[in-house]
Amino acid sequence: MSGQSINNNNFPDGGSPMKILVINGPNLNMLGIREPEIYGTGTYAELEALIRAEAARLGVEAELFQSNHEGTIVDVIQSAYRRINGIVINPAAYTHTSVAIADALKSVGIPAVEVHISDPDTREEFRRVSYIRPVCAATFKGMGFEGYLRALRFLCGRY
Ligand code: CA2
Repeated sequence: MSGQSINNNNFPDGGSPMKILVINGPNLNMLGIREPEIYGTGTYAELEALIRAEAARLGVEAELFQSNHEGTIVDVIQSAYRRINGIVINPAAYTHTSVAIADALKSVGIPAVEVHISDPDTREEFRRVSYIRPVCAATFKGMGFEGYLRALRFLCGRY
């Protein structure tokens, strides 16, 4: 069985639990502070707690990471190579600009899911382009924080 194969217990290859890396891009550490009409009132700390609770419920290990820097996000994706079984990523504004993040996701060959709290496709024209979507297995958008939980379940094959 390959390193990316998942069984019903979320134990890849029957060994240690599945590991999922959750990456949040620039300004998402400011959640709950401004623009609640777009992103809701929940804070980044509350989002982390929800993700950790869902990961525990699913029996997977979650590594959570937030950065405002494109190169740092590329480094974190590369560090997942041969170590992580699935990636959940909200690249925030880099969604619409970053060939580097898309290339990094493609290079590691790890199943990835794109998440957006809002629905960028119903907002300004410049948000309708996603460089990330073509290298992801699925996109969850416009569901608030629930999108991250749906992405975790998707990677575990439980949706
Ligand atoms: O809807 C999403 O999750 C986005 O990825 C959020 C990005 C935006 O550039 C994307 O088009 C869609 C922006 C994140 C900024 O987060 C803030 C949080 C609090 C206050 C202001 C911005």
